[in-house]
Amino acid sequence: MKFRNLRQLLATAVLSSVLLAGSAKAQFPMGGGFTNFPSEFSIGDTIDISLDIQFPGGMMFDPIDLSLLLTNGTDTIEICSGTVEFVEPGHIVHSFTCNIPDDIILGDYTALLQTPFGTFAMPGGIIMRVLGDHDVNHDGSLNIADLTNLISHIFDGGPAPLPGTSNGDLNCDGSMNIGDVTKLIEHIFQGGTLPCYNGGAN
Ligand SMILES: [Ca+2]
Ligand SMILES: [Ca+2]
Repeated sequence: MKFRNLRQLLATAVLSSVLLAGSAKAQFPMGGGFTNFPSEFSIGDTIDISLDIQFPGGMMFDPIDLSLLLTNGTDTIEICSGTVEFVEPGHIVHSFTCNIPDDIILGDYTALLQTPFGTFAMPGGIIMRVLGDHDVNHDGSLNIADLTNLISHIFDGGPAPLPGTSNGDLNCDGSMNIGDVTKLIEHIFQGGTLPCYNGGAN
């Protein structure tokens, strides 16, 4: 960690003492948070997220690098980052443009903010669900052609689902296998529900 000046060093010391006084699992040690964090989004999405936070200790004027991470307990993915200016002592207001990667695993994620002082969970533990439209062949409809494509991919090495492989994870369990084929059959022929379906295809 590099300290650009004495003020940042002092502020870091204050923040570190706050963290040491808290629990071993660091919670967000600041006021504010994200103001427009979506609860659901889709693979491949680009989303704008605004951050408004107050660091304890107050006196950090030099820009710092921040990253927004998503974790599902197994994988941790950076979706956006930036060098952020302070608008007043200890106070950051910033808008991130974040990209949800095509190959992200569908399901629920906790948002983390990575700072030069540590990585923190958001207040209240923001949970976001990453959805897919399960339009496996990406043609705008969800039908037997998607079933054929999915079976071909799983059992015969055929083309991967689009726009990312996880769009074929219809039961949202993090892998693709016969369970997803069954789920798609149930959905197409029996109106069964899809736990990570965002309604994009029909
Ligand atoms: Ca389709
Ligand atoms: Ca699956």
